[in-house]
Amino acid sequence: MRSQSDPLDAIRERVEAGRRLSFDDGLALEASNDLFTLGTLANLVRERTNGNFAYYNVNTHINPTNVCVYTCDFCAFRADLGEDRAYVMDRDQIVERARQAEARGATELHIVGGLHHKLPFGYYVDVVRWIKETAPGIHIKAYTAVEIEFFSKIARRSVEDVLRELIEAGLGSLPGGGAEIFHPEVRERICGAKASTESWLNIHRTAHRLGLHSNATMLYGHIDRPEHRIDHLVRLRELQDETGGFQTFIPLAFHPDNSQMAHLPKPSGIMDLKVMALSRLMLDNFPHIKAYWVMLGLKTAQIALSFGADDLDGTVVHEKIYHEAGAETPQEVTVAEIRRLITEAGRVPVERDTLYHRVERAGGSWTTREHIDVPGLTLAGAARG
Ligand code: V47
Repeated sequence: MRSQSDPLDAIRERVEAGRRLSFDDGLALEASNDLFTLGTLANLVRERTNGNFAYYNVNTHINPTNVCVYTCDFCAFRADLGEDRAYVMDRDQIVERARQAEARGATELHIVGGLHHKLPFGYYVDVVRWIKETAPGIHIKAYTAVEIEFFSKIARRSVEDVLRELIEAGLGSLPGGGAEIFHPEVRERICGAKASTESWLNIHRTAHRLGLHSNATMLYGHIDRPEHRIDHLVRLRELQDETGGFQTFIPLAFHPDNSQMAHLPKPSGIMDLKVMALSRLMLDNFPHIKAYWVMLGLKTAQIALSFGADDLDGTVVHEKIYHEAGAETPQEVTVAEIRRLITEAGRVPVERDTLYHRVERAGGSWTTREHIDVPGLTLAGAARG
């Protein structure tokens, strides 16, 4: 039941007027159990920003190694050096994966992996180069800010230098991983050893300055509290005000299985939808909000298209990070299935490439068309498109 002085009434007025929500507004939204109002408000912004379109892409994941120097509490993917399940993909395996991706019409390769104790920076550059040589038309979205920071340490070179070398090799954009929760109360407990909040933000700032676009994520539903999530969103919004280089925000639902936090329950359906709506409402300067079906499940991802999300990510093949952590979703959905889910949700499916150009397919090949502009968003800094 909503009372006369319900804070959602004031928030509704601000959302309808297109005004920015404050940190306290975010907390009020978090505190509300009125999921329908949250959804209605998020949907208003979603439709104002992206009309009735819902985007997807055709992509493949490559996780070049699972060996990692870090031991983040939430991670079920990492392995120690010498462990039975430890692996490093060699040139032939990477090239084969790129060939398969090309053969199935993928427009994007998403690369993220462990931070190996012994591999040199040159290996990670080679991975990008091998793919570029094999499938020059595929966009390479590779290496989170955490990986970029690690490369800069092992190569003893600046972040800018590292990014420039990767761009030279064929890097097209940065994925949004490694953000987890920025607030130190949480970050220090779940992944204190890896890139700090300041470092994560600074690497994206540098990437945007070099002309790369990037995504951002938030891993929620473990030991995080409402104020940590709002703090996270506000920090991203501030950086986006400064650079305009972020394309998409992806809230990542925590999967506990096989992690050091396996005792925690999975986030509920209510929480998934609330965080989705909250993300759309707080991140008023992000063009896109993604419902990553691999983590959310196809059913929740479909409903999320009415709770702020305008993107379902891709057809996704060879996903390891969440499947090791207990995700029960398939490894792949077909384009027909994604389009059906979108259409059934009352939206218009649009295939996009990584940088949000429309993709057109004819006779087994694809071409990119115009950039998908987002009305009502004024983005500073980096040139779009
Ligand atoms: O940084 C790791 C998360 C991220 C678990 O940019 C987990 O388009 C839940 O960022 N349960 C990597 N999450 C993946 C990622 C991503 C995914 C899809 C699209 C994009 C994009 C980026 O996965 C990590 C971490 O936050 N993660 N373990 C887990 N057990």
